[in-house]
Amino acid sequence: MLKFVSTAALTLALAASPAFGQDKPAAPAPQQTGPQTPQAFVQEAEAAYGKALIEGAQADWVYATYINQDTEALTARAGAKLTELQVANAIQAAKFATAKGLDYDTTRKLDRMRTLIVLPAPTRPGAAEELATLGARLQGIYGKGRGTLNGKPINGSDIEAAMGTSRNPAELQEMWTSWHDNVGKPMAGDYAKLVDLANQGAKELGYADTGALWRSNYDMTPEAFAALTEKLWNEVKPLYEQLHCYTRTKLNERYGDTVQAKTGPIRADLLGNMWAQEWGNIYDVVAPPGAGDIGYDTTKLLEAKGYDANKMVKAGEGFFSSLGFAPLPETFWQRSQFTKPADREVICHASAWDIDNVDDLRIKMCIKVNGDDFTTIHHELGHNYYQRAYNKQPALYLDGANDGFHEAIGDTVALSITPEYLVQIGLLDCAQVPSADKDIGLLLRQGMDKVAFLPFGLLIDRWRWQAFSGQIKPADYQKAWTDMRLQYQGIVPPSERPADAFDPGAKYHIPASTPYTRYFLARILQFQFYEAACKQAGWRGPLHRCSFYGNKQVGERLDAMLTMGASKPWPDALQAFTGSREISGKPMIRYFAPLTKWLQQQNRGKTCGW
Ligand code: X8Z
Ligand code: ZN
Repeated sequence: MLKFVSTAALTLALAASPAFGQDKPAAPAPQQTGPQTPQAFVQEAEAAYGKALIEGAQADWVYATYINQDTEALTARAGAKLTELQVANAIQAAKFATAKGLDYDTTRKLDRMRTLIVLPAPTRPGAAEELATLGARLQGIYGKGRGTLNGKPINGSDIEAAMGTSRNPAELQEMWTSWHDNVGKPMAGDYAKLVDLANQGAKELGYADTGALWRSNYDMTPEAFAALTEKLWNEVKPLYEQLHCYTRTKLNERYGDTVQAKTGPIRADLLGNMWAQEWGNIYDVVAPPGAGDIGYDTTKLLEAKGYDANKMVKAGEGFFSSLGFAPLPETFWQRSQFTKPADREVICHASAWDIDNVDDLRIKMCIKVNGDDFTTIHHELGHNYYQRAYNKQPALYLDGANDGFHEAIGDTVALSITPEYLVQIGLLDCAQVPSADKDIGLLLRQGMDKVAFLPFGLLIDRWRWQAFSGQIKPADYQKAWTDMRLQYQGIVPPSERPADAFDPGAKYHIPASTPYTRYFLARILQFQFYEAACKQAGWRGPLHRCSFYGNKQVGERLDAMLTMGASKPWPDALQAFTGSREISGKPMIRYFAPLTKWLQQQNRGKTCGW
């Protein structure tokens, strides 16, 4: 099933850390088969698992880069095989987990085997195949999805780009509505079936539901993890509310009361992104006069210097090389998919792969020459360098410290794409570097992407956790989604949604069953990593002007964290790079402190909130 490799090959398959003893589900009834000692079992299971992962990755790659009925069947078959193996291992691991006096690695690996499954299938014959087929079909619907623009069909990567550049509310509304109707709606029935099947599987493993399984992957109890996300959200929420308030005012000034009212929620299609998850594309709409003119636009710079997809990826590789990482292997350049093939359907949503768990690294993207994709390339390469750094670890540790770490590495590097860095790589002329009086503009441009994302990063899984637990019933999937988009993001669809719509399906990670809290964690973690890197580099200026490009010392410290893979609980990895064992929103708050103050001034006298 594709979820096992899309986005960092192993991140999805192994996105796990052991649950605490007291929260482990009760072990199923013992069986008399299998190896006799826990150590022998772990060794056997790990070897079989490593092999199944590679077979799964090969099938998934072919499907994702060439969607048709045959590759769909192949990916479903390989996915089913992997799931069956994972479930069998989890059941056996539960029996051994209570054994006394186990060594550290045996305990950790037994724990991981029980928590790393994303969509467990029930053990009855045929169930794994059924679940894998549902998953592959849902992804196919997404990959082949089309919206319309001026009545004409438009594919996923084109519509995503067009949502960033169009400033015509009627066009935006058409694109938004057609995409959600065409892509999401047909998934509703299959998605409910998938939830039901995966829950049956999770229950067989002793979990209350699939959401509980997902929350058990973070070296702490599922309850403590849910509380941690809430704590982090409360740290950053006031900043989001200020940004929402200011953006609403600017949208109202631009489009008038009939399109965007002065108060209440923001119309979701006006924010420069199909999902309103990052708003940087409408920086031109919100830029303050004077201080807002940052003097350059990454898309225009890339175009002006004649960048193509290959050159953009080379620039990304160049950053990692400057930190001391070895260049990407020749096969990366031969086997990756950088641009959308003209002759077949593919899944355009960006992902990073390590097919053989050694160095068959690849990315799969439909790159467009724009600032968004330049950032995404760094994001994907972060996965690839992480994968290669931990490739000496045993199969059950071939993963990030937690899935948020995996998502944060490339983003941490991308925070170093400062104007000064763009000069260093020849994209920007010295004379164009914005002066200190443009700092608010720079921070606002960054905040429109980074801060705006936070509630979105949280709500996807808050919705899914409730869908899995049964708190949200299939008949209410749509209503609950719209309600939560309003509650967390303060946004509304451009027009009322029919009850039989399925808007969650219009976001890739829902059909792909990729857990999403990882991106919320990564949004917070990347500022912790970045602040730590800048400290290591001895940076003294304003944080957002720091670039650790070329700093081998930072590279070494980073490598030390990355090579650990998932061999230790994530606080150990965090400590290795930052010195702290706690995930915290404070570095992000510090980074944006001048912007926060400025936004508060701009919003003075206004009633914020929705
Ligand atoms: O899915 C991704 C990456 C692949 S892991 C492109 N991201 C999330 C998204 O697009 O929704 C990166 C940021 C959030
Ligand atoms: Zn990613």
